[in-house]
Amino acid sequence: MALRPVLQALPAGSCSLLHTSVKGPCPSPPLPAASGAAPARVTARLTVTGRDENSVELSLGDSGHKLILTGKPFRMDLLQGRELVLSVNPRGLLHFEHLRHRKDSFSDKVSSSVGSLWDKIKKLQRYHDPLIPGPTSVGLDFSLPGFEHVYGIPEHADNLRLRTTEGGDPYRLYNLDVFQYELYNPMALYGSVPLLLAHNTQRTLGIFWLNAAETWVDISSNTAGKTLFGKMLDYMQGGGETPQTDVRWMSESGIIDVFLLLGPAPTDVFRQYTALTGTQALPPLFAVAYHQSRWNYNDEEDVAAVDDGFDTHDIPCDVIWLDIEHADGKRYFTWDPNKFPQPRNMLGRLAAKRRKMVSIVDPHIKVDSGYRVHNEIRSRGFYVKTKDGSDYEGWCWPGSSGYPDFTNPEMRAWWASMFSYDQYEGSMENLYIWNDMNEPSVFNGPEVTMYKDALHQGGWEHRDLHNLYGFYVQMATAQGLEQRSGGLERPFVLSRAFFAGSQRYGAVWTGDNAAEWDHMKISIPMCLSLALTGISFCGADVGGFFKNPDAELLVRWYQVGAYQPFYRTHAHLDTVRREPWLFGEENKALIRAAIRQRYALLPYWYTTFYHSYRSGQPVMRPLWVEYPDDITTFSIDDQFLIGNALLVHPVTEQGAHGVQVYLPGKGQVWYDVHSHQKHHAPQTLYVPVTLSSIPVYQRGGSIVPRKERVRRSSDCMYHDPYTLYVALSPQGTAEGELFIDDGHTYNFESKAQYLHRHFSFASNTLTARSADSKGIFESPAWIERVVILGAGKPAAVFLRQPGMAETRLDFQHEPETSVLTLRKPGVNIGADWSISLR
Ligand code: MIG
Repeated sequence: MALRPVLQALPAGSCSLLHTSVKGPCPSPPLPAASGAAPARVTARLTVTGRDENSVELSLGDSGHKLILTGKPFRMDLLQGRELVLSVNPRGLLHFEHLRHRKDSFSDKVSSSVGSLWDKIKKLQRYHDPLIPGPTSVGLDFSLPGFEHVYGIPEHADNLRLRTTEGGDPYRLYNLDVFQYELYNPMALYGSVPLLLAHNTQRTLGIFWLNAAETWVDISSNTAGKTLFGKMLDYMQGGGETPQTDVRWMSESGIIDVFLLLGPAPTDVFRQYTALTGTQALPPLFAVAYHQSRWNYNDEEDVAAVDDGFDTHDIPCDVIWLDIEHADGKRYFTWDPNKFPQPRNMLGRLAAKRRKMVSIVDPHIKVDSGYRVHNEIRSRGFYVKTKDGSDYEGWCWPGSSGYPDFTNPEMRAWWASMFSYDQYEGSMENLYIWNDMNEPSVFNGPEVTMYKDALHQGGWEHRDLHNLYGFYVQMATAQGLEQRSGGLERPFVLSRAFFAGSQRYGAVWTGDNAAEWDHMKISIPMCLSLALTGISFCGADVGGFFKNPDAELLVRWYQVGAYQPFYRTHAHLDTVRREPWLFGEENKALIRAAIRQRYALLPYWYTTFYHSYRSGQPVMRPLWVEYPDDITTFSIDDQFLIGNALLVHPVTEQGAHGVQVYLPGKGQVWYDVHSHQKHHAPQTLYVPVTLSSIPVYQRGGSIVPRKERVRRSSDCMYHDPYTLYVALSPQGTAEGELFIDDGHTYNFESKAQYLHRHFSFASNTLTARSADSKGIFESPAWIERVVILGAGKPAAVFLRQPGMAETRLDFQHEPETSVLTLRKPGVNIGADWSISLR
């Protein structure tokens, strides 16, 4: 076992991350190729600063971190200054049980002095694989002194703050197609990201356990097992027990490959983690708008009627989705000849409305010698194999099905080629893809997934890489959509299964929820946990997948979804139809209003996604990310932030008359975006609500761009003018940004064709300038209005543009709400200008 500590310094400065790895043979997911956002790797020099016969003290570059390595018993203690930050193996739970074969009568031999991890894993496993070649397992424990709040390790239907698992099951990470999942439960769901975050008022750190086998995370908060070092620490800190969280990771196979992300700020941890796994891909603009789905829209007439319905009822919609029934006998890449005889006509009709379509392409392939996709995969040897070398077959929607080996790069290249317009017949530029069932789901397999001894390319057993399968499906599909346009267009692919790094390939959703209030409510912490672990583009089926929502729940869910990153209604085959206009005029108006709020804010969403793509910061954020030293925020998961400017507390209780909103930030103010009323922070505000209320607040000190002329789709609004909402801080200042590009290609990356604008308000002057002079892009859009919240009444308002005479602007001031509206500045969105209030 060779320890390989590598310190990586990121270019931004003092932040650093420590990578501890025990080397061994194991497939590990490809770390991201350098993206625009990825920092260069710098290996800092480790210097030995002290040693005795059993330990070495190392200094880790100039971040002030020190590492004390102790030989017997093995442990590592990481300090910053005199503060112990984290210990590795303090409880001696390091296990590295390499593969031994059955003939060695492994069951007796594996037990070490501390007990076999393999035995524990066998107890935790739901399915006992009779074909296990021999015991393998890896495990390690960490202690986090001073930390009482830990987060992350999605996907679980649980609170944002992780609970201790003492006396119960550990959190399990094993991608599974779970039928009607339970809430507030550590059971495994569709995807896994093995990143845990710890946070206190002083620091945030992350533990990234890079292992794609079945994994468990035990969390406890005792301070047991104090060693000499622990006592020394007590002495240094003046005695008394420090609160502490202990975390134990266990995986069924593979190696120990751990990244310790040292922060110290939440933003640093996000930057460090996304430097390793990549940042959120910038979605095409339409994908951030509203999606209408159902299992199934039955035929071309049905699609046309739904499409028309949105126009008739004056509700914006960007995308209509087709589920598995659209294909010919669940043969993906084909169309049912009776129900969808003319897919290109259908797509063309949508394109004329500037709308898109998404069709489902699942990774189970019907075993049918009359099906070209199957024949090609079989003849090229691209299916996952059984132990004896034949093609693995499982039961899924089409009946007997093969599972392409997406871990094989040649298979992925072939799969990608299937999305070219001549291969995927009936497809067009406005057709995008949904990958479902990619855990993979196998109806007759153990726990509805693949046997662990199925074989992948290179001889790897499925057990070694299970949690990566869905990641690779989405990767190959996204590559396909990119390639069909010669690499010009950005893909949109929704995936149900995911792993660390899936953010590079598209969006995910939380799978088969139910039309119940608790399911709607838990969508918030579920998406926040994903956001903390790199996956910003997340949503839950609006309305609930199983069961039928009543009108109140449906309306509320539209309101919740309007403020989550991926906004799609979806429903099970057996549910009653629930297009927005089917619940009476009043409810229709409420749903329309919620969707319109989404469309008005698209410029802000898109800019926040761009920021996420560039810097790795989450789009949807728990409050503590922005207010890291406010303990009140640490367990809040019924409200959240979008970027750093908007705070949302959607109504998630049935029959609610009011909600308690916590407004954070000492000495700050927040403005109700609907009434423009100003509130001082910090405070818990009781807000009375009606069925139309979506409590949203804009932070004083921020500037949010909106488009307020709502139309049929985001594309129809593309050239529309902007309104800037300037929310003044108590000091009378504000700042904000806007990112614009063509909304769908990679030209923003490859040709710097974008506008990144910066707006700031100070000394009674609002100034627009470029935030990034590299970007050059022409847009005909202009600014039609500026709304300043918290402003007094000026005597006059002047607009100044370089090289032009000052002009006076019309304005209107409402003394009751202190809202100042400046009419028709009329300046182009790319222009530099300033407006002064005098
Ligand atoms: O076993 O394609 O989560 O969104 O409608 C069900 C049919 C398979 C599960 C997905 C759901 C989708 C459904 N699929």
